[in-house]
Amino acid sequence: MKINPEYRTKEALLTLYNKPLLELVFEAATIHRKFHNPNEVQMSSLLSIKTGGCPEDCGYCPQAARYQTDIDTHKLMNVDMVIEQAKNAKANGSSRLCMGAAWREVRDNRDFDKVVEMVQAVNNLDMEVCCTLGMLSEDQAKRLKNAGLFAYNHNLDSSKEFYGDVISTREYDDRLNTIDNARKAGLTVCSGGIIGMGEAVEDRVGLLLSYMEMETPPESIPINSLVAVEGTPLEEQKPIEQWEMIRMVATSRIAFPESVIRLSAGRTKMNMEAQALCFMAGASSIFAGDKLLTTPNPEYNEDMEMFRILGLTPKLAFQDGDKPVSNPDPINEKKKAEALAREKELMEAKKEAEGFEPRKIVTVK
Ligand code: SAM
Ligand code: DTB
Ligand code: SF4
Repeated sequence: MKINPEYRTKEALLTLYNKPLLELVFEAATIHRKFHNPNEVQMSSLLSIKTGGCPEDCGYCPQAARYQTDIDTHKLMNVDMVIEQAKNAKANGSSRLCMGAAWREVRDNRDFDKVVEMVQAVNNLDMEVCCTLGMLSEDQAKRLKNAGLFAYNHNLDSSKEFYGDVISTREYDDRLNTIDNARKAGLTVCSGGIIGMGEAVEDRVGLLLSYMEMETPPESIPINSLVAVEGTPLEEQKPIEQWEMIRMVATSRIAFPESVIRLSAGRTKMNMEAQALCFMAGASSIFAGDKLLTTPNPEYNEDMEMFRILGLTPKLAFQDGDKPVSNPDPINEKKKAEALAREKELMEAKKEAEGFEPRKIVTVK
């Protein structure tokens, strides 16, 4: 059951969200147990492969170039560094790596060629590879799929109605289009939103309604609560009550019984009891590691202690889908062959030059 037919309308979702909390959690926990192992939680690591300098104006985001925020910007990481970080993440129990780039959209350039190599390398480590690179075309999505990408993350962030209050440089429909392109390429979709940006409860369920209206809802739904970062337009937003996160997780779980609900940004503001209720209500994934993309996340040891106390175990990779085959990338292969041919030509020219007797210079006295 990909969607729960009882909650196809905004009214039904709203009634569900506003139910007495413990009843809501009970209903969510009951559904969760039917479709998932309640003691398993996936640990996924985030890696910001390109940080800051983004041309977009997402009001929550510290990586938008137009806001004065205190982040360490850097250009695209090299592939070796990504492999090192992925190995570290895996050794610490993560079965998924999500690579994020502060791009408006993917461009067909050398940076994208490098991202394709990163996907191949991380797939080779037997990890689920997810990318979040902004808008992308169907061809670009196919290229990533061919390289072994498991999932593409692209959030709708909120309801269609509220979206324009937070972002003006790209439309809701652009986001839907990117999600569609990922889908057409055969990628699994990770898409969710942020609560605590000043939206109404109607907007929270409006986000879920957008997923209800899709032919296939996302396999993975991250629920973030706003990390209010100094320098962004949303810096003054008050943190939401922990109950709101629990309600949002539970409502998402009930509406999309098969999807993985990810308890994402905002955990540093939650205590263990509230997180436990989220796991009870159907969250089965967290971002692990002491950094999200640019903002803090709970310490690794703190999370391990939480797993121990709650009796949770890290979920292994590829429990919700086969490992994608990683094929050679035609564009990178062609580039490599051309570089090899150039090198060969150069060597031959050098050899030929070495064979020549240097011309004797005769000086006339
Ligand atoms: N640039 C790409 C894009 O926007 O699709 C990928 C990276 S972007 C940082 C990924 C997601 O992180 C955003 O869609 C948003 O949902 C989430 N995000 C960014 N800043 C956040 C914040 N301050 N608090 C909570 N979530 C945030
Ligand atoms: C998602 O929904 N949340 C993650 C992941 N997908 C890419 C990102 C959270 C970013 C929080 C702000 C930051 O650290 O920059
Ligand atoms: Fe850029 Fe993504 Fe941040 Fe928006 S959320 S400003 S697109 S990095």
